[in-house]
Amino acid sequence: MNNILITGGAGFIGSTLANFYSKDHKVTVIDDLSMGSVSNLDTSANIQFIEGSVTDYRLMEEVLTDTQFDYIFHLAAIASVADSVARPLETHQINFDSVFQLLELVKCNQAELKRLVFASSAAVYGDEPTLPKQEESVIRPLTPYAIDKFAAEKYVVDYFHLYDIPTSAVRFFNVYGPKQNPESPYSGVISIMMDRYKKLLNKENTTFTMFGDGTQSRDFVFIDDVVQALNLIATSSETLGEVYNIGTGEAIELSELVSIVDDFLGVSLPIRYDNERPGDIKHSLADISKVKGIGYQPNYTVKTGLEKYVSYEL
Ligand code: UD2
Repeated sequence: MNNILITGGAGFIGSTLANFYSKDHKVTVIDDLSMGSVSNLDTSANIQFIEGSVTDYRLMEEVLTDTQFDYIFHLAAIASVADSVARPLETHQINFDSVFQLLELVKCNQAELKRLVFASSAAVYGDEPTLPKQEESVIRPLTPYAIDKFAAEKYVVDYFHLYDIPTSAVRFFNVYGPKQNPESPYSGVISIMMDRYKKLLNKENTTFTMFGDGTQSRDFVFIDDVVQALNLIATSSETLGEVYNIGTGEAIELSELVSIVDDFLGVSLPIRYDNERPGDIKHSLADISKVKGIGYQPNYTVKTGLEKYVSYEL
C-alpha cells in the first residue's frame, strides 16, 4: 500500500485520481475547495481530506514532514487561462509559487519519494501554428497561466537533474468528464455545454455562449484516459525528468462537438455568438507518440467519451 498525496484532490482530475488510487492505497488530499468539492471524493477510509491552500507554507510543511509519501501529484491550480489574464498575480501564487515551494519541501523532507508528477498544460505551446504539438515543439506561452505552467514545469524537471528528486511533468490537453465543475464562466467548455444541455432537457431557458465562430479546435481527452496516463507516468522509470503530452491525438472543432451532442440527444442547443476570449488559442492538438511509448493507449474517442459523459450526467 503506497502513500499518495494529491493536491487539488477534490477537483475534477484530482478527485477522479484519488478515488482510483484509494481502492488499494492511502490517499491524502489537499484542496482549498475553490473549485473542487468533498462530495467528489468516495467515502473511503483510505482517503484523508485536508482543507487548505497549497500556498500555505505552514500547512504544506506540516503535511510533508508528517508523512513520507511514495507518490505526489501536484494538480492544485487555477485551471483557467482566461482567469489568469484577469487575475495574473493571484494565479501566479497558486500556479507557480506553490510548485517551487513544494519542490523545496520535498527536497528537504521526502527522501522516500518515488515520484512527483506535476500537471502542466498544452497552453505552454501558445499560438505557434505547427500541429500536432510534440513535447519538443516550439514553446510560446501567451498568458500568465501558460508562462507560470512552463516556468514551474522547468523547475520540476530541473529538480530531477540538479537534486535527483524523482519528478515528471505532464501537459494536459483539454480534459473532460464527470465531476468537472460547470459553475464558473472559466470552467472547461464541455462541462459548461453539458450544464446547458441539462437545462434544455429540463425545459429551462438556456443558451450556450460560443466565444468566436466555433471553428476553434481542441484535443479533448476523457478523464479515464488521463488517469491511465498519469498512473503509467508515475510508475515507469523511463519517465523520470521527462515531460509528456496527455491527449488523444485527435482534435475537433467546437461547433462539431455541439452537433455530436445535439444528434445524440435529439435536440438543438441554442447558441449565442460572442467575441473570441483574449489569449484564446485557435487550434490545439497533441502528438502522443511519447506517452504511447510507455504503454498509453487512449480508450475513448471524443464521441465515445461524450456518450459516456452524457449517460452519466443527463
Ligand atoms: C484548457 C484548460 C487549461 C489549459 C488549456 C491548454 C480548462 C478549463 N482549461 O483551456 O487549463 O490546460 O486547455 O490548452 O480545462 N468556450 C466557449 N464557450 C464557453 C467556454 C469556452 O466558446 O462557455 C471556448 C473557449 O473560448 C475556447 C474553447 O471553448 O476557445 C475551450 O475553452 P476551455 O476554457 O474549455 O479550455 P482552454 O482550451 O481555454
